[in-house]
Amino acid sequence: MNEVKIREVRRLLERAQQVTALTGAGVSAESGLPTFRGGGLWDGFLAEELSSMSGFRRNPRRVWDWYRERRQALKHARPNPGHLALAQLECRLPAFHLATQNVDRLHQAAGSRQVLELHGNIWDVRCVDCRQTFDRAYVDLPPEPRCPECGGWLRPAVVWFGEELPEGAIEQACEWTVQSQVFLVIGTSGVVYPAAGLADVARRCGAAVVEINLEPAQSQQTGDIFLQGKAGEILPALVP
Ligand code: BJW
Ligand code: ZN
Repeated sequence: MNEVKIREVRRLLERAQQVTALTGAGVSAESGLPTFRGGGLWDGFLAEELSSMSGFRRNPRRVWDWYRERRQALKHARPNPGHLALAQLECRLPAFHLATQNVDRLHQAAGSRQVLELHGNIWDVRCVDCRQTFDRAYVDLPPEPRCPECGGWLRPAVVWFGEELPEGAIEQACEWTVQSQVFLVIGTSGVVYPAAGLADVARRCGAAVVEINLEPAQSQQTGDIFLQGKAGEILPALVP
């Protein structure tokens, strides 16, 4: 069943002038990184305790412990065939853009160049008070790190619930989306806005929406092409 659809999607990609892909945690699952929902990263916690400013203020150490563990796991994680296929698509298509909700930088490690990080990244840190950002990639941070400039709390430079996306990020993703004939939605549950709204923008603009996921996501609509399976298996099949 997938084979017929894979051929159809290959044809769509060959004809497209512009293609945009939106990725989520599922694309990194085959690199050994857990997803968020369904017994994933938040297991045993309320999402707000670990992924909101109020949760951070209540218990910075708990939040930092969680991010420190994730940073540690990432030091050993490598891009998987899904990441690599997306990097190849960028080389092969006239215009291919990638908007990711992931903070792990594995797309960049795979060689993708046009990567828009909608939810920031896990390697930089930002001061809660003076708002300066510092690159602390691969640095083993102390349990509750402080700003070298002003002594304020440092936090991961990611986007938590209730926070704005990086300046201009969603506007840029929308601009790419409206110009695309094919919009790929890969490994995301499609429940977190504004990223989840991009597929609707694509549909309204007449793009073919192609979803790659282990199971149908909440954002899926009639008319979308659904390729069920692992991103690390399906994406390479789209880029022979
Ligand atoms: C595989 C696979 C394999 C597994 N192959 N597939 C409109 C309506 C309702 C609510 C809102 C709305 N607009 C805004 C909101 C509020 C909120 C929101 O969306 N809430 C909903 C959850 C209800 N949004 C926000 O708060 C956003 N901010 C905002 O809107 O600000 C407005 C504002 C304006 C002006 C001033 C101030 C504010 C910010 C959202 C930030 C989300 N942050 C997180 C944490 C990032 C940091 C970190 O990594 O720690 O981002 S939450 C978490 O969810 C993370 C992810 O990027 C995001 C999406 O998750 P994702 O990637 O989809 O993962 P999963 O686990 O959900 O799904 C994995 C999928 O993969 C599954 O489907 C699997 O089946 C699949 N899969 N293995 C293929 N091998
Ligand atoms: Zn500071």
